[in-house]
Amino acid sequence: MAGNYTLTIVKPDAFGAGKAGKIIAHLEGQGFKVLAARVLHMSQAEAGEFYAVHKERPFYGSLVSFMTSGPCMPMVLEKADAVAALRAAIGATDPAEAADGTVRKLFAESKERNAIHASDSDENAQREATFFFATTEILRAR
Ligand code: FUP
Repeated sequence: MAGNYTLTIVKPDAFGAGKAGKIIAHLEGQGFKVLAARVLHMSQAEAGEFYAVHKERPFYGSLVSFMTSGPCMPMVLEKADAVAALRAAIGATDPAEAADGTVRKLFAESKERNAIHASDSDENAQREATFFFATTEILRAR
């Protein structure tokens, strides 16, 4: 299964604006299959742990506060070479720099309120998928 799945989150800006359906349809149109999905409102502790890798960065506090500002929608997506494919599909962190047709170009508001998260390596995809979902939930869909 390694290499064939990744973790995405429709972030609180996009979820709150009712864009989750459009984003899922966009990604399904590019061949991603939803293996697992849920809606949750992360606590400060959960968002802090999810983004622990950024703990020392100046935007960490603001990022955690944004990610806990409303519900979001984590999903495990399947596709060949999923991590690289989804990174390409979402575009640059800052929507002003994102390529045409990418999720962030189409749906993001700003560098922080940027609509969607995607794992940046297979190792992180595994960590992040099991942060939100039991391994059995992911495997059951396959
Ligand atoms: P990305 O992998 O494109 O989501 O970007 P990073 O892992 O570098 O950053 C994680 C999140 O932190 C971004 F999605 C948005 C936020 N961030 C900021 O708010 N300001 C910055 O300068 C960089 C990142």
